[in-house]
Amino acid sequence: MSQSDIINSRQIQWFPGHMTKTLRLMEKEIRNVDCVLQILDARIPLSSLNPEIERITAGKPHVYILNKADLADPDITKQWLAYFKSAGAGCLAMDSKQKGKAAATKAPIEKELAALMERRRNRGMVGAAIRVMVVGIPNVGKSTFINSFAGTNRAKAANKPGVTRGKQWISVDNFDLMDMPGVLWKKFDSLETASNLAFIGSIRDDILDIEELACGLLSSVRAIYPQQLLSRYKLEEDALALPPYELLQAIGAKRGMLISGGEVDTERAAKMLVGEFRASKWGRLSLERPPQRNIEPEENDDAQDVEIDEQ
Ligand SMILES: Nc1nc2c(ncn2[C@@H]2O[C@H](COP(=O)(O)OP(=O)(O)OP(=O)(O)O)[C@@H](O)[C@H]2O)c(=O)[nH]1
Ligand SMILES: [Mg+2]
Repeated sequence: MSQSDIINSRQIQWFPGHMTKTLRLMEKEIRNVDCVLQILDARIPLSSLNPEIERITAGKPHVYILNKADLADPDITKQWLAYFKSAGAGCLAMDSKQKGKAAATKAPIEKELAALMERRRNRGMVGAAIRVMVVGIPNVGKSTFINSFAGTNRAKAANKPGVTRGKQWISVDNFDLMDMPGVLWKKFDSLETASNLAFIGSIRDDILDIEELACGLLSSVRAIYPQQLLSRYKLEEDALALPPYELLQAIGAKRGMLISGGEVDTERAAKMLVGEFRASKWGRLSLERPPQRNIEPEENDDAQDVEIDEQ
């Protein structure tokens, strides 16, 4: 059995019926919109890019939002922006938790829709609303993005996957935004993609083994940000060479998470680790880097795109 067979054997649980329904809804509604905003997670832009959504929405102009950029490594986000732009795609880094910030997307949307806007002007349809479908994986921040765009809380948002059910139109000025439930895809082609989605909280935690998840996260992060782990958990350098489960135990012990007999409560330690990673207590980390295509990050406008105010 290959790794992808192992993860796909769990597909029934992580691809529940409501996601199939959402894909059908998307297929039906796509003809009623002018543009698609695909919300990605800035920490894992490729793993969070849903190929099934790409397929359904392929015929419409796209803008990609690297959301939760406040949690991601700013240098890597700059590289991702250059990567998307070099592929000709409209792309913007975003912290949707900041009220009003998402309104900065209006300009890239209008740029993508320049031909349509021109046609509408010629026909005298100046005030016609621009209809935008907001799509992405669960818990990536679609509803929060829409609230930031609107400047007020209009769509229900919460820190767990599967909050939005069914479509909802939200009108802001001359924009009509369609909030959609998050969708994953039926088959992951790599364990890395599935793991990344689990790390950031897009797959329901209750169908995952939390200790396995924490060990996977430790393995991934220590390979790219070892110093952050060492300093957060006050570990000695040689702890990094431990097998992941022993590293989990060492961290649990440092935090005094013991059960009777002096053993480490690894489940508690695992929950703490995953929670702290998601709350960016380890610092701003990006788990994926753009494939190398000899792209230089642009110095001028892109740099502004990733200026996220630290508050
Ligand atoms: N730090 C940070 N958190 C964010 C950002 N955008 C959203 N969140 C948080 O992410 C969590 C999920 O946000 P939602 O807007 O409910 O996500 P969604 O994509 O609508 O989720 P579903 O409807 O379940 O598919 C919430 O706790 C938000 O506060 C962001 O840019 N930065
Ligand atoms: Mg939502």
